[in-house]
Amino acid sequence: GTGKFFVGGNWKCNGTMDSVTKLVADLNDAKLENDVDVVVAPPYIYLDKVKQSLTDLIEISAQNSWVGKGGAFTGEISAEQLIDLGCKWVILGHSERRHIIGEDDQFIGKKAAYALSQNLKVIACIGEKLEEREAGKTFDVCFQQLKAFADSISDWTNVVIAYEPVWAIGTGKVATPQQAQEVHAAVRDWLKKHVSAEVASFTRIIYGGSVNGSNCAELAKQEDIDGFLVGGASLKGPEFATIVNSVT
Ligand code: G2H
Repeated sequence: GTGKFFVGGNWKCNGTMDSVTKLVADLNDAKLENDVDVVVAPPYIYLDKVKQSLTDLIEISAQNSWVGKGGAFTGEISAEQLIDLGCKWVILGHSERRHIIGEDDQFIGKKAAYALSQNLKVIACIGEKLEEREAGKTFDVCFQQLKAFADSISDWTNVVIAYEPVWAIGTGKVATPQQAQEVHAAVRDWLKKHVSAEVASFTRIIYGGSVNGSNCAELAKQEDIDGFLVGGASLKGPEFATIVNSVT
């Protein structure tokens, strides 16, 4: 792998005050390998509570942020507000926001540029749908989404790319290590050609889509898989710790 292994827990729209308290306690008790960047992304309403109670060994991410400076944007949360809270990261371009909420490449690119300008680090998500994979368009779709990020990113130091094939998200149908490795290698090659060899060599490309305690080890062995973005399995502290500790 490239750089420090990175494991993010995307809690999505899950949790209650009680379940979040328990999950934080479990994460605080877990034995996590030192040489891993560990990040969790609670729903906005629990961000402060988690920031206040979770070990500093785990950083906090938001699941979204507003596209520009805060103001009269009902229901939105700005990058400045996230920074104010001690939140270090934001997930942008997640397929649920692309395909359920309707965010497009350009809007997501703008969000990335603004978040980075406020010193929020970005987990930039890309990934193809099942029909796109079946039509042989996996690389086209991923590269187009990647290009929209690349067009608005000048400094890649604070960016992690998450490859999340939509057909593998929350379906229990994980990509095989070979399927994931193939796309990760292609993404790295794209960065080399269209950004720079240096950025290609240090940017972490993490895999997401039905990662769990049983399939993480095989995936983690792949040369271009530098970590994971975990949804369902990140809601269980011990299983999430197993995934963090799959670092090779
Ligand atoms: C993919 C992933 C986390 P899950 O969306 O971003 O979720 O692990 O539940 O497939």
